[in-house]
Amino acid sequence: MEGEYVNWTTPKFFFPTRINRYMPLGVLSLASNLLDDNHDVLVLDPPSEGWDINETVKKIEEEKPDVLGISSVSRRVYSLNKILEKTTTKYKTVGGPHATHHAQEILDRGADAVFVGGIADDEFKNAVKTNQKGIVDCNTKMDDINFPKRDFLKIQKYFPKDFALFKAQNRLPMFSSVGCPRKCIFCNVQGKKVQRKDPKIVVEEMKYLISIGCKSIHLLDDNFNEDESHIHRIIDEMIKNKLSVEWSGRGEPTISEELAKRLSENNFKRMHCGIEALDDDILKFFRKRVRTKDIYKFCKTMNKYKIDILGYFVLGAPNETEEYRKQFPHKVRELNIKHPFFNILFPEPDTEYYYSLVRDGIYEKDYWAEYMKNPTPYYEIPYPYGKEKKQEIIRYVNGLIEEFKVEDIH
Ligand code: B12
Ligand code: SF4
Repeated sequence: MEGEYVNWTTPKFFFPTRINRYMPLGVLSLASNLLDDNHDVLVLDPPSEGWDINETVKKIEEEKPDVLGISSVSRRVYSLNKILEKTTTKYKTVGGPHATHHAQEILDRGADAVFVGGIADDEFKNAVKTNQKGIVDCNTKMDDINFPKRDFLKIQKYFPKDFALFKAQNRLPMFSSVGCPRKCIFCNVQGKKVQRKDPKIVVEEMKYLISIGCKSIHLLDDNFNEDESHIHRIIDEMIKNKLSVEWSGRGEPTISEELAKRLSENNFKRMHCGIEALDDDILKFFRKRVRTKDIYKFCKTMNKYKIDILGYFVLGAPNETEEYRKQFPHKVRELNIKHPFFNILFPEPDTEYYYSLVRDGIYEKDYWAEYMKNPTPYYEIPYPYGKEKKQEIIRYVNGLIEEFKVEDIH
């Protein structure tokens, strides 16, 4: 995390690492699939361990690996570059969400191969054998690979230590699908091509998680309920296997009565969803598919079936009015959104929202393009609507956190 660019999206309060660690499932997936070829694999998780760049480099160098694989997110491009520069491994590879848009820059910084496009397990396995160089397009099918084994890391460390807002003992995440076909302007989910796992494999992975002590499974998909038939098939398979574990999922705020009823009957406790706003003009600005009437209907149905809602909100849209801000907390209460999670609109690189700021001249230049060429530590992009407005929105969101005493993450 050392040197990562400043981002005002998520108030410090909600930072994932503040309370709990999250398993790096992408890297664990790659590691699990390399085992087929009898490779010796070691997984390091520097953000969870709190290592700085030098410590991370030291750990890598101590191992003298033949192949180094680094998973990259854009805000940590500074440390990515430093690690590439300071390590001596012969074959250095990079993948993850940052790689797809910035492959050439990463190669220029010393990587031998960069994996773009998403699920990369087959391509990586092949590259470890051949030491393939350059940009590698990835098309691995999720059903053709092993699910991520968690025991490369010490599982106990990843069980939540503190219960904030909701109780979910020994909760672990997994994926039943990746990707999302929606086009919300602030979103950086690059796997727009949806891949859903075979429900049989989903349930196998659930059983595995239970076998290692997990008591609450969270489907951390990009958009878990985008296709309701997928969830129905998972429930069918859970019933067939007599699986009654507590579970939850992450998706969008629409649901049929039939699915809500079945979920509730099958120990589904909580839905985490991107509600973002409770106003149609703002939803339109964000290019959300849903409108307030859909959100109201969704909340009513979930409340009827006693499934808790964790609602993500994005505050700070340029068309947000004083009146909206005043009414907003009442609406959150009225909808009985038990766990509201407040974010501030941020122009992430490679998002439509950022591009529009440059296109419309609100930003006088392409700040991210400049930054990516030469990332400096703790860079902060200007707030698009001026310093005063920035303080105003931060104050407002802090007030909401205080008012709702919000205490949980993802
Ligand atoms: C789960 C998740 C989290 C979890 C867990 C993160 C973790 N420890 O792995 C938590 C909540 C902690 C989290 C935190 C953050 N996240 Co997050 N997160 C996700 C999410 C929803 C899914 C990632 C995932 O596990 N996918 C499933 C696995 C199987 O796929 P994968 O990770 O993509 O990995 C595959 C390929 O990408 C590739 N690959 C990945 N790495 C590598 C490396 C090599 C060498 C190779 C060859 C291939 C390869 O192969 C993998 C296996 O097939 C994504 C959204 C998304 N769709 O990607 C956002 C996402 C990755 N997160 C994002 C961000 C910004 C963050 C944070 C920086 C936010 C913050 N507030 O601090 C932190 C940073 C965390 C970190 N590890 O660095 C952004 C990244 C944007 C970008 N372009 O960089 C995304 C895309 C969300 C978004 N909408 O903007 N995140
Ligand atoms: S629905 Fe969620 S994952 Fe899909 S594009 Fe919108 S914000 Fe991104």
